[in-house]
Amino acid sequence: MDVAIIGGRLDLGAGRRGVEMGPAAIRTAGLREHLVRLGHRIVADEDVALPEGVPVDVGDPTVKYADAVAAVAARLSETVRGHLVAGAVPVVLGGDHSLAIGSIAGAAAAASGRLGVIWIDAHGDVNTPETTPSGNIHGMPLAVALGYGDARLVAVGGPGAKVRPEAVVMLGLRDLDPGEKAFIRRLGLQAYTMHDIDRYGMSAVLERALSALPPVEALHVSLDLDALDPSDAPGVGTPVPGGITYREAHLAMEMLYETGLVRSVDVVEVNPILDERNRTAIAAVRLVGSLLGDRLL
Ligand code: DIR
Ligand code: MN
Ligand code: MN
Ligand code: MN
Repeated sequence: MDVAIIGGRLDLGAGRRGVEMGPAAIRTAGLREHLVRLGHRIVADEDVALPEGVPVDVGDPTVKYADAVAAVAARLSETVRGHLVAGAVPVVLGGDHSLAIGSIAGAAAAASGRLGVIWIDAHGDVNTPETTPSGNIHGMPLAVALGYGDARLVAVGGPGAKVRPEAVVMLGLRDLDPGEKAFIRRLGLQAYTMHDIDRYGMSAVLERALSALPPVEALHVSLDLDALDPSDAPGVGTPVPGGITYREAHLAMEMLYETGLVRSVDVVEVNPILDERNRTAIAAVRLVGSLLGDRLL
């Protein structure tokens, strides 16, 4: 298939610096070469960054750097939509997870509203300015995609929600803030924690999740590398013990590929400063490969 690699050089949504180098780390780990080896065609390899002249200002401490994050997300939304319309699969490299505000907006526009989102993360990322413990926007992007939170963020790529609550699956959860638990319950989101994965296994959990989705035209997979266990992915800003194993993550990617519906991808929160010999970026490359059809035999 045609693949567009998009580096999202953004770290203003995270609490610590370093993830803006994630795209470089993932490229250095051989993403392009790996995808070419799998038979894909790289139709673009570009970066989306802060437009010149946008002031970088913390602003409201409950939603830090909102103007700057919204500006990057708006650009990313247009870039992702453009590649989708042209028939390519956009692979967005992070950068912090606030990038997903833009990629989901672009994916939703291209899927005429019938988008499903698979959110793979240790965290819920469904905080709002009212519930956030940190003010960091990377803890809010899924809420924004569902239409909740700061108006500047919700407006990215067009007004209102980009995905319906029934069309969202959360996987790998193990660090939810109190307001996030309430949000998940209130919206009735399909949310699978590590407890579910331990108890039923990745295969059964994902099969059930996919069969409960309403009919969708396209799936957007948003993979936060901190979903993996820190022993397999140490290079992330907010590691949480007890995560998805390397093999479970690959199985999830392989099963998602088998749906035939995956049209766009985020691989985010890779922080090379905190990594060991770039192994988190290398894992990211292999996981994107599995999501786009790599098979062991
Ligand atoms: C925490 C940490 N829930 C927050 N979130 C994330 O600040 O909202 N860490 N996404 O990666
Ligand atoms: Mn996370
Ligand atoms: Mn947390
Ligand atoms: Mn995240």
